[in-house]
Amino acid sequence: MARASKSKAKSNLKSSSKSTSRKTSKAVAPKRAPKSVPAPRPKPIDLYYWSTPNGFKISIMLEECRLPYRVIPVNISKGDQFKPEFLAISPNNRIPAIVDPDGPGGKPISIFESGAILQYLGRKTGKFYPASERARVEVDQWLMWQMGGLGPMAGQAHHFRIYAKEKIPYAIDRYTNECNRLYGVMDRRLADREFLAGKYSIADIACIGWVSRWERQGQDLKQFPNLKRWFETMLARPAVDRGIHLKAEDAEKVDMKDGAVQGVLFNQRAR
Ligand SMILES: N[C@@H](CCC(=O)N[C@@H](CS)C(=O)NCC(=O)O)C(=O)O
Repeated sequence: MARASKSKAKSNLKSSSKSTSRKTSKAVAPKRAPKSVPAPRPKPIDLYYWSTPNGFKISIMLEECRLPYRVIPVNISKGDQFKPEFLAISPNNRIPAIVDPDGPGGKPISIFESGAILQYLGRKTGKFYPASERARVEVDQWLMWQMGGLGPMAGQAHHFRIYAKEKIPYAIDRYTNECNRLYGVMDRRLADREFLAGKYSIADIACIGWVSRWERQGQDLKQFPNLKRWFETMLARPAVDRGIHLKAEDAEKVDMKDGAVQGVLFNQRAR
């Protein structure tokens, strides 16, 4: 830094002596280079999080964008998602949610729904969410496909295949088949492009956590060679690896078959 300021001062001196008329005996004093002020460190984003495929979307995106963040665990197995302070940020009582202290106009903003958070962070950083309308529509289609299709269907497959105490063949088949169909859609899409929207984007970030649970959904990636190739490319990205392995305290210790946990998660009605 000091070096750069010195050389700037020197070059100012040179040019000023050249441009100064001979009649002027005094050399024009070189302008002082402005002192460089270090850019303020961005304030961390609060990530309301639990280690689940919807949570991973945001931990991956924050890692990819190298944004500083603090994890605020929301233990959904114990009912933290119903606490009034969390509902003020996430009225649907679901993780993930964020609070960005440096939102639009420099004021804090809170956001719930993982798709909306990904789009916001994409716009904020200009990363993984292209600005051109045509390219953005490509990303949005596949992001919405994940939000309305892959996520909910895979979630139901997990529920009926693994968590439900009663094994209901109709429900198990319904959601296992639907996941299989959706994997087929993804596989065809990835036959002639590396990522869902061509270039790596928030659409891929939205899907990876769900596909990483393929076994729980009763699928076999060998049946989907293009999807398998995408999956391996995704997992090889260091930020994806970090994001997908971000642990919320105690999350692994939760037994989803425990009656108390099921009582919190699977019997929710309007409050
Ligand atoms: N559409 C929401 C879904 C979020 C969601 O379902 N989150 C789950 C964890 S993966 C949750 O918070 N569950 C708490 C509960 O069921 O009470 C999003 O994408 O953000």
